[in-house]
Amino acid sequence: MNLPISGDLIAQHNAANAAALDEDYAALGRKLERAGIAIDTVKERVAGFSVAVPSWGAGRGGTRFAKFPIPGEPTNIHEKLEDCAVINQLGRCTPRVSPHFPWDRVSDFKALREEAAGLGLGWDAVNSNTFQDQAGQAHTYANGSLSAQDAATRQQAVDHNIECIEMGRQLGSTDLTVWVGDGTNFPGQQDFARSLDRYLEGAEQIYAALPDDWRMLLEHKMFEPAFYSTVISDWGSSILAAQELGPKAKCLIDLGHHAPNVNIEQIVARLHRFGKLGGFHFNDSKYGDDDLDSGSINPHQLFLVFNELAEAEAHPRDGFSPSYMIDQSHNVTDPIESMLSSAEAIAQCYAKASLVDRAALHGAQEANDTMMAFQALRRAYNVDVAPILAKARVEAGGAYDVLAVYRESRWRERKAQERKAVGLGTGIV
Ligand code: LRH
Ligand code: MN
Repeated sequence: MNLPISGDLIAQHNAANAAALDEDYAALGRKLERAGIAIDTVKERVAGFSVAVPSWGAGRGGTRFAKFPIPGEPTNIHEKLEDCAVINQLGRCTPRVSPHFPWDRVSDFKALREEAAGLGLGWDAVNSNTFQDQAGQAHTYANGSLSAQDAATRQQAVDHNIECIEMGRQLGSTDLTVWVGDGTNFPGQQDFARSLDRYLEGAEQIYAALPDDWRMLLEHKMFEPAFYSTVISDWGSSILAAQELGPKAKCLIDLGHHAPNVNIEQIVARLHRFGKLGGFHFNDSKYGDDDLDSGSINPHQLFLVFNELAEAEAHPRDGFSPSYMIDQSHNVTDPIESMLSSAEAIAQCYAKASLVDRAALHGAQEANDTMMAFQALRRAYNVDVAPILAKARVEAGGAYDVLAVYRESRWRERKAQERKAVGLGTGIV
């Protein structure tokens, strides 16, 4: 395996910080021991935790107003894989990439799979794209895709999704994420029931094409690009569609796809209760689908989501294997730094949720002792788990301080010399 960042640079940095890490880890270990928690057990759990990075997050993102590229950002899937390998080499918790088609289409998927493996990377869910028209496309998605009035357009969308399954199969993926932006901007523009029925008709064809070990992850979204109604607008529409399709259809929660202040952790519990919790697109937001860095605006919500996931893992329903993926748009930061920081924030919430004294929590809930139930969560949330994550990371060959080593590596500056400049533009990619 030829990893992008010099192993010596990481080793020197870790050696310089080893005493500090050992001291912090030992102190936290003593604190957790008083609560009857063995820190090494938590470290092992953290070492086993991972979240996938989106190929489209490796480049700068933008809004409808503008996108401001940075020198040295990736211009194709090969350069995106290099950058994803940097994130995994330093952070040691993002060993899979979630690709998006046709943005990441190549002529030889077997070669791409080997190329990724050579960088220590595998593949997570593949994402179809029926929200943009591609050059030479026969039918426009301007009036929707799977729910379009025009049958040929619907068939084109179905065929694209089935092709995504085939491309994903060659990469070793086993999940297809289907997000459609289908919806309306005007009352009366489309019939709510008939547009959903058309969506379901197409989704059934895609479902029928799934290999036995594959899942179809339905991603709901309240609005954008449609601003009056969206065909799969909320978890209710998503779970009903998934139940209609069958056991291989599950629901994916993109944290930014809800109205502000929606109780997303309760949606996690509901989807799990009915065996339909398929996966996550982690990010953060303050207003709309802002696609900001995970945990950067509302880290407590992210913790509460992982608290529900810890409960769900302890009480499986049709198993428990949600796909964890990041889905962000890095408009003002270096995408690598944002994904290093976001993966850390996500892993921190996973670790904090595993520190919750569930017996104390459940006991207080049963006793209607509201304050002690809340305190059972708050005590875990207040623990600084950074030494545990750093220990797990360093033991796995990663960096003690991922951002410090990334900057010391001058990776972006070096890539700015090698890679061609990305032109000005707008939009998420
Ligand atoms: C839609 C979405 C979806 C992706 C796209 C890049 O907002 O979250 O998951 O296909 O972003
Ligand atoms: Mn998403």
